Amino acid sequence: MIKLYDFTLSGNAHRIRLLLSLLQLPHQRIEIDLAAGEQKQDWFLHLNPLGEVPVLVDDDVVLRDSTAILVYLAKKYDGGKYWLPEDAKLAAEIQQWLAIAGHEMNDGPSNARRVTVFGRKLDHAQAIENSHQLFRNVFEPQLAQQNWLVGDHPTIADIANYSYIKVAPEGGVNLDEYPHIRSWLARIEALENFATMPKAKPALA
Ligand SMILES: N[C@@H](CCC(=O)N[C@@H](CS)C(=O)NCC(=O)O)C(=O)O
Repeated sequence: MIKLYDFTLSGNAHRIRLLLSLLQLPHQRIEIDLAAGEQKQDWFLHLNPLGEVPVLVDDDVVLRDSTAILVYLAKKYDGGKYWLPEDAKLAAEIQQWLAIAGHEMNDGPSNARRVTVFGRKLDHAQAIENSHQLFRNVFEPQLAQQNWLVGDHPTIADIANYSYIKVAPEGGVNLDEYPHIRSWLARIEALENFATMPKAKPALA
């Protein structure tokens, strides 16, 4: 059975929970206590030397990094190639959005929430500014033109970017000025077998 090394409040981990749920894939979820540093213990570093969740284990396949795991699950378990189409242009466009999920999403909404929810000492004002630039210049214009980030149906590009945008307000990033982003969030939440991103209780408000 697939094993997911998880942390409930992690947006990176939620991406995987969401796709596992959409694909209705049975799996075992193992919660890692990040606050207690379980991710830095030897047994976990053996799975992921970076000491981070999520990690997915499927028989002899051990994978770290949420977007890599999304690619694996879509390639291996989505026979219809719906979530990651084969078409060269579509696949490359999806990769562009996976790159954003790994980089700009981290420097913006994810870092802003690390400050408010987890009390991390990062530049909160800069993270909020990065988030608004990303939403205003990239996501809102794209979603003003089309319902999904790539093509005419949801793909792993949408899954990868959903989690941290949904909880951006927890980091002090208000979504009021982005009506197309908010409609897109609602469209994802309306998908059959959608799995919720849990709300956090901010440590700092
Ligand atoms: N690029 C990785 C980032 C994973 C990541 O930052 N995980 C965080 C939780 S959201 C973590 O495990 N942090 C533990 C630590 O830094 O000690 C991915 O997309 O999965």
